Amino acid sequence: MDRLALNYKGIPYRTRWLTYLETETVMKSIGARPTGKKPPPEDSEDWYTLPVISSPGKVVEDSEAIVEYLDTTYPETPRLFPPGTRAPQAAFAELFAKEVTARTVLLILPGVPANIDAANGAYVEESRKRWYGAPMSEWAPLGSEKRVQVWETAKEGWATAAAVYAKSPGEGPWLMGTEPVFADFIVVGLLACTRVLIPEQEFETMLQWHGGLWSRLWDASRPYRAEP
Ligand SMILES: N[C@@H](CCC(=O)N[C@@H](CS)C(=O)NCC(=O)O)C(=O)O
Repeated sequence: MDRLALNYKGIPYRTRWLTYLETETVMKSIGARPTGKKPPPEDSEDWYTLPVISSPGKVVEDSEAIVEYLDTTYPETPRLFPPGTRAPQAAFAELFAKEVTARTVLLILPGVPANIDAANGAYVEESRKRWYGAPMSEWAPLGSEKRVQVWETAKEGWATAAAVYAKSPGEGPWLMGTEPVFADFIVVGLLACTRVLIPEQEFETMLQWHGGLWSRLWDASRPYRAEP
């Protein structure tokens, strides 16, 4: 999602893609801090996550903190936290993490290993099996009745976010109207991950939920999704 923020703001950057297995080493080498502890049963261990941005003399970890940093450091660029919206947007982020992302990861994480190399795929398989208590292959197998149920639960989660969007001014596709804010980019960030990790037909179906709301956001985010 921070790529969306950088592109929207027009701030030049270079991407260094990291594998899961090299993330901790590289983060330590650039002086990045862990963003928290790993999920149980490894919750005594530091967790180094991406994205992180590194510019001369400054390293910022965690996507929300990165957006705050960009708003402050580049005040001449459009704000993703317009004045007075910091707290309500944090509330949206919390709702979205709990109601939407937590339910959607059951459908998308199992698609990760097929998109990366074998050693990193094995890391994802094994870590998620420990953290979630079951192998990813059993979470929501393609074509299964279980997958239908997991989709229903995910859709209920997305409906809670749609209910918030239903209160937006309606002058544009975004939560606050004609310009995107941080909250919108959380949504688009998850859509972008989902797009590459599930069958295309499922993604297309999802975009049409809730009166095509997600489809409108997906289309409107297009200029900010590409790497410059
Ligand atoms: N709070 C973090 C969480 C991001 C996150 O979970 N990133 C994943 C990749 S999308 C990660 O770094 N996982 C590390 C791992 O699984 O070891 C943020 O939003 O910046």
